[in-house]
Parts: sequence; structure tokens; C-alpha cells
Amino acid sequence: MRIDILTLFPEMFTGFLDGSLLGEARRSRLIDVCLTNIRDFAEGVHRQVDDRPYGGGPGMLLMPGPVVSCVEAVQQQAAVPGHVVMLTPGGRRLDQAGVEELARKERLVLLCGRYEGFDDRVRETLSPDQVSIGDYVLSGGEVAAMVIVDAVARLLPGVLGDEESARQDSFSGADRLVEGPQYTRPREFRGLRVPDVLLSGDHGRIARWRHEQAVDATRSRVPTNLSPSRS
Ligand code: 6GU
Repeated sequence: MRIDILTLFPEMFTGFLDGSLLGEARRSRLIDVCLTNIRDFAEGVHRQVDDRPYGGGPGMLLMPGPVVSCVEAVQQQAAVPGHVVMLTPGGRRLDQAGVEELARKERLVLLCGRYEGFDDRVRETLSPDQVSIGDYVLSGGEVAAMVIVDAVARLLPGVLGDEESARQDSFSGADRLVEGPQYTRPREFRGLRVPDVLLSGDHGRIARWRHEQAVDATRSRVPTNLSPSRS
């Protein structure tokens, strides 16, 4: 997969992209991440990318010219056009099903905003997939883009090494359950013992116990929606 990240702050991504899972995936050519600075597409001596909102109001907006030119130039850099994702708190809220959908794309173009947001003609011109990572406000789309890259990358074949671990993750599979508790050595820690069933060697019983624990964990964390069915 190729992922283009369009941002005014490409340096924010350097440590993140070199990190263990992503760094390894990039070195193995499983994922190609390309950073482009939106400011490179600004005009004039001042390379201006933002301006005050018409009608008044706080802060600055990203101007449509540099943003749209940047997306168009980046789209020309590869044979296949990318699925354009605009990171904005007003977008559709990302969940694991949404991540799986993005992971099926051959190419993603992640458009990071700063300041108070984008001039709306960016949306009108590009018809991007508008995505939010949750109902809170970040100072820019960069951290949200990192969240998407991380969550998408670990679903790509070969990135995790163990394909089963992605399938067993919380929110994965048809039932979308969170994972229940897990334990490693020692068998007893400060008086807390590992549940006997996990030491029983009875794989059927262990699987049933884990499913019950996942259902309980899902029920106790979700306020009203998403009521998992017991089976
Ligand atoms: Cl994608 N951008 C910003 N600025 N804030 C957010 C967000 C995105 N998702 C949640 N909050």
C-alpha cells in the first residue's frame, strides 16, 4: 500500500514512521509512506497557506489553492489515484470497521488540516472521505493521520507477522467484541492467581471461557449501544 500524507508539519512524522512496527513494514516494502509539505504549493514570496475567515471569527483557515494543488500534484505521482481522506473533527468517526475499509484501498492520501480548519471549497472540489478519530478536538490532523497509518498498517498482510493476532484483536471479527483479560507468567502475582481454566489444557473450555470474558468486557465498557449476543 502507498500512503501519502499532506501536511504543513512533515517533521512531526519522522520518529513515528521509523518506529518498530512501521519502520520494519517500510523497510520490507509492505508499505510506502510519502510526506508532502502543503506549503510547497503555496504562491507568492510569503508562501501563504492560511488566511482569516470571511465574515469574521477566530483563527485562520487553510486556503483552498495550496491544498487542492498539493492533492492534485500528489495524485499524479503514482499510477493509481489515492482514496482522499480529509482529517477533520466533523468527519465520520473512525472505528475498526472503518479502518478495515481503509486498509483494503491500494493507495490512501491523508490530508491534514491545521488552524481552525479548511476553506469549505477544499471539500467541494475534492469530495474527500471526511474522517474524525473521535469526539474531541486536536490542534491538527497530524496525530489523527498517525492513528490511521498505525491502525491500517497492522492489518496489511505480512506486517504483524502473525495474521491471527490481528484477527483476534478487540473490535475485530463479526461480533466486534473487545478482548477479555489475558495472563502470562508468573502463575501468582501478589496473591492474584491466573484463572485455573487457562492452565487446564482443555482448548474447548478455554475458548468458551475467553468468549464469555469478551462478552462481559464488551458489556461493561459500552454504555448503551452494541449489545453483544451470548452464544
Ligand atoms: Cl481528524 N482532526 C482534528 N483537528 N481534531 C480531531 C480529529 C481530526 N479527530 C478528532 N479530533
